[in-house]
Parts: sequence; structure tokens; C-alpha cells
Amino acid sequence: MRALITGVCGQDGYYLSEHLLSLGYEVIGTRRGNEESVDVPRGTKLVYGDINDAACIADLMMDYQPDEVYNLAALTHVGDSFKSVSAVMQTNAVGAANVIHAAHQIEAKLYQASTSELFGSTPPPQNEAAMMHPRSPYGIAKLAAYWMVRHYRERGMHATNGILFNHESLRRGGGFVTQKIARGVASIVAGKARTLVLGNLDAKRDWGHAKDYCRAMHLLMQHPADDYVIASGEMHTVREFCDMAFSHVGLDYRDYVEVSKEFFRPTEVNALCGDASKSRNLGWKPEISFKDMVFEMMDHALETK
Ligand code: F7E
Repeated sequence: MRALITGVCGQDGYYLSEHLLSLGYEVIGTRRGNEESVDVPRGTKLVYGDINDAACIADLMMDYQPDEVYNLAALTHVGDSFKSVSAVMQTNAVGAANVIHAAHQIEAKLYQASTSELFGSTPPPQNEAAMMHPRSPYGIAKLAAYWMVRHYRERGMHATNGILFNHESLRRGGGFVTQKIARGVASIVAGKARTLVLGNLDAKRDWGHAKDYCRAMHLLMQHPADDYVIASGEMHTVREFCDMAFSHVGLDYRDYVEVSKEFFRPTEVNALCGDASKSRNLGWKPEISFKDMVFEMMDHALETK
């Protein structure tokens, strides 16, 4: 089996490639830059690819004829999307359409990285039938891609939306709140910072481990094309995350965390908690707990500071 992963250089690209390679897949991953030091699992074949360039994506499909295509490439920071509306629409909606269309042309199966941000203001628990009401340009662009997947599915394509709730790991980018907290605590412990400045501490999220969620991506592709929620079913506030991370090193978060309007969003998604019963019925379940995920991120941040 041959898989093509767009956005292989991100957190999810790493874990998905690692999983597919362990199953004996040949993995082709796209990257845009020419940097020497790209961290992908050994065995991943890196090729140039930009989902915003329809011709480039079409050529990749023709050249490599993948059996499965995983579209993970995207602008992923929700907060930033308020300041880059056109770019996020271009990459997350039009770029995704380029990938979906090109995969359809060669009759490959397609996985689209959909997101709990689609649900936006709909109260938890959210499952596949919950109303979609995104609250950011990021969510709106992802909703367009979600519908494009459904559209091609209606035309007979094996096209699946994995609606993944927040998923983290030591590979998470530093702009997301979990990694910001982990690295912030490590900086305080190392004496390099005195405070950690955050935004809305009362936002509630359903956080799982990226490794578990990337395993799900492949599993979903082995089942009938559909929309599937992947979530832990547990909800925590940003404040609770802080409490656990600071407690891990014997500190009280209230002594170090400051709140600034700078990190609030114009419109916030207040509470996300997924109901993943449909995916669980296919045999998927998360193996890494919230606590273990926080500790893994913390220990890694402490080691690398
Ligand atoms: O924010 C609040 C913030 O940026 C989580 C992406 O992978 O998951 C991710 O989106 C919450 C929000 O992730 C800060 O307001 C407080 O309520 O870690 P985040 P996200 O926006 O939930 C979904 C499923 C995706 O699809 C996305 O691509 O934390 N928060 N203070 C903060 N957030 C950040 N970034 N920085 C703060 O200082």
C-alpha cells in the first residue's frame, strides 16, 4: 500500500507516517521548503508539494498513484486565522479542494483532517450529528473542506472526514496552549522566565494524545467512507491544564500565570467535548490518558529547556 500525506512535517504527519510505515506502507510526504532538518520518521519519502497549487498536487497523484491520501496540510492556528482570513480560506478550503479533486481523479481513497472547530458554539457533547456553527475563519474554511468531502462522497468517492478534537504531544507546535504552558513552566523552572502570560483560562477542551488520534486516521480509512468524531470524551479547562502542569514541578500556577487580552480571540469556542461512539464501535479507543499526556509534554519540555 502506498500513502500520500500532505503536511507530513507537522505533529500529526509524524505520527501518521510512523504508524503507516509500521504497517508496511510506502509513505510519500509533501513539504514546501528546502530545509535540511525536517523531522520525519525514517523511511518517509519527502517530495515537494503545495496544496495551493492544483497542478502540483495533480502531478503528485499521477506520479505516485497512492492508494490512500491523507490531507493534513493546513494553517492550523485558530487564533492566527482571525488575522489571515484570505490565507486560511485559500489553504484550508481551496487547497483542500485541490487535494480532494486530484485524489478523485486517480480513484484514491481520501482522508480529510476535519476538526472539532466545526462545532463552534454548539454545546457539548458533540457527535457527527451535532450542529456545525464555526466561530473562526479557521473553522469556516475547514467547514467548506468538510462539505467538499461529503460532496465527492456523494459522487461515489471513498472520502472520509475525521473530525478530530484537540490532540497534543511533545511534537505540538509552541503556539498552541498546551505546549505554551509546558514550555512556559520549563522556562520558569530553569529561571529563564518569571511569569506565563495566557488568554482565556476558562475555555474547555477535549484533549487527547496525537499518537492515538493518528492511529485512528488509518483505521477510519479501512471502513466505509463517512464522517467520524475522534475524541477522548473528557473535558478540562485551560486552568486545569495549568494546574496539572505546574503541580508536576511542585509549583502553584496562581503564583505565575497572568492573563492578557492579547491572547483572547474575537469570538471563542467555549466548550468542546466529543462523543466518539461511532469510532469506538469500529474498535478505536484512546490509550494515553490526559494526565499521561500532560506529564509527557512536561517532562520533554523540562529536558529540552
Ligand atoms: O487553544 C485558549 C484558547 O490554540 C485552546 C488546533 O489544533 O485544536 C486546536 O485549536 C484554547 C482556546 O487550540 C491561550 O482561547 C488561552 O480556547 O491550543 P489552542 P484550539 O484553538 O482549540 C483544534 C481541534 C484544531 O483543529 C486546531 O487546528 O486555549 N487559550 N490562552 C490559549 N490558546 C493559545 N493558543 N494561547 C494562549 O495563550
